[in-house]
Amino acid sequence: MRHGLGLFLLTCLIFTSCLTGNFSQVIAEENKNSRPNLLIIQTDEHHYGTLGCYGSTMFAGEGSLTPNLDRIAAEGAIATSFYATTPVCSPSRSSLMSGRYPQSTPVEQNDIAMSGQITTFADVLKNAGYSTGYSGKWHLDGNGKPDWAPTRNFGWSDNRYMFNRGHWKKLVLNEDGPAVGSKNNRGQLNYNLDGADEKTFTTDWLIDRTLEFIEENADQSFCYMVSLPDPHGPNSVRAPYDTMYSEKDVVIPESLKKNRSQIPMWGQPERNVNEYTLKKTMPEYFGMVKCIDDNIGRLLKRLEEKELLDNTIVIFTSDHGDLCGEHGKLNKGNPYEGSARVPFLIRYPSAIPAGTKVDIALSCVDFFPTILKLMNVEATVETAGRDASAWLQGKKPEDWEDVAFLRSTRSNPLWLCAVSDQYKLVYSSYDRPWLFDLSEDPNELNNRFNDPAYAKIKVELSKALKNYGETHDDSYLNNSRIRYYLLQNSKSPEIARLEFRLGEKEAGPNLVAKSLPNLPNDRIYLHQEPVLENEHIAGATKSNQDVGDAIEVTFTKEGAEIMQKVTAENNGKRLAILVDDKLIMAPYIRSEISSKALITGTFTNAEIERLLFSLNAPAE
Ligand SMILES: [Ca+2]
Repeated sequence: MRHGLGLFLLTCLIFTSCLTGNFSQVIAEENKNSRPNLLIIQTDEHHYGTLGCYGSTMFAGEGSLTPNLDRIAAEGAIATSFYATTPVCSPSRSSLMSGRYPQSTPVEQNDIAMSGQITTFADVLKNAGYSTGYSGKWHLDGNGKPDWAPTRNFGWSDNRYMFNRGHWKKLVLNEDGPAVGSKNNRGQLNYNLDGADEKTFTTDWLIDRTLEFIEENADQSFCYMVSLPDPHGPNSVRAPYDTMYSEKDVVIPESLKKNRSQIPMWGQPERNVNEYTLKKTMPEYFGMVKCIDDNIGRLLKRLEEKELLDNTIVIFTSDHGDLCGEHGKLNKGNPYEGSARVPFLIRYPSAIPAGTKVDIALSCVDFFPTILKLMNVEATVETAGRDASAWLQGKKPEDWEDVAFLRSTRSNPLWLCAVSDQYKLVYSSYDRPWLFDLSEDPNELNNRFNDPAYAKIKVELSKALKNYGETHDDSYLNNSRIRYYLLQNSKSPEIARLEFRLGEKEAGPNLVAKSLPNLPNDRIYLHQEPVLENEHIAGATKSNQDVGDAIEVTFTKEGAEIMQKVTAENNGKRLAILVDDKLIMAPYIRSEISSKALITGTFTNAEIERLLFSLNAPAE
């Protein structure tokens, strides 16, 4: 009956409007009730374990720090394996906005301006008639700081309260617009609280601007994003949150103490991250989270009062995590869970069943196609991400490959990572590969890469990662160490061996193959053990000259036994090893030369072990 009346009124409205020529307004009128609004709350550097719905693994206090966020999870969906494509501010944000990997935005590290060619999901929604707005930290317009309301707004029409950069604690609204509220004696803006209260503390201030936008746009379809710079450091928060928590609430992570074999080169602990410093700094981190949650409560309440809540898709996420002391580290930038995994909650009762749990690995690039599909708005550009909207709706698409791809910034060490619900594989320019079994080893302590029980997983993830790198033009695939391990373990026939023509000068980034006078003018196959990137190749000149020469080597007794075994296992083929007191490269020569090549050098057992590993690849 109601529907019939609505249709009748709509018909009248169309008729009247056609007379007045205002048809588009009619469409807008019709859409406002059927199309969902979108409200995204994004935090910065937020460990998922501070949320009750993620198990409060970082919080030892009573109950949950985040009852309002827990409500979003309970009434909607929680993604348990959502990752920052690159766990650093700008790259992660560029991927969320564009659905592209950072190398094509091209925001591969902080403070790079996103290309003006990029179409964001906000552009798409704006073009579809949505009223769009953004407040808070943006970090996609270069290094301007704070740089209010950047001219290039990427579809966020109302960006008056967008600022590019900075972790300001106090914001004010002056006659000529928004401003940072704290300055030092010389008039320079700073991150001090400077008496910030419930009106001027940045989190509260930004949520007030959000509420104003909702008020102003309640009658139309809107898309709003508020980007809160907390709980990123400095760890300071306004009263009463500053004294709400104490050291007894601080979880001391198990991974703070681990043995050397459990430390990857890319995960070296930092000085001064210990039980004492965490007890000092974490209480105010919790305070920042609590303040965020209370403000989320304000948002939900206002949406409810205005009868907008159920027709507004509410999303909570963060640009990346904060290790908060896990692995003896703070902040982010590496592939560990606390750094790369982020909370992702979404509430939209008409499409998402309450209590939905999405366990597949997703990353920021998947957001764009997923949200537009959920909103039934055509994504007018191609993205690198996948539409996961079915998962959010509690379905399980059969042909889904559970894997997401993460990459470091361009600063060393480089790393590439493939992660699924259960496993995480990391290749790095600076280390041997690491494979974690997240289900039995959630603290990511034990490397399963060489464990035969994980051989299949290793190959599957390597193949997927190689395919990602080729499809999305990831230059890290060209790093000699990453490439070596990745190619070897993805077992593609053409790359199981690195192949070089005799006489060609260039034979890979760290290896120069010289013409070998004693050999048939045919191909040789070099099995290359890459050196560390940028590392001087000790003795390289001599070694390269020695490729075809017979070099005398002496083994330890144990090493000799291992060598004999390896030689036997490789059908009697001999190994030529280039050395200068330490193992540098291990070419595996598979032609007549092998019968002439002797093995020289003095090896430690660890080096032999490394060599053995490098020979593990199956022969062609
Ligand atoms: Ca950030």
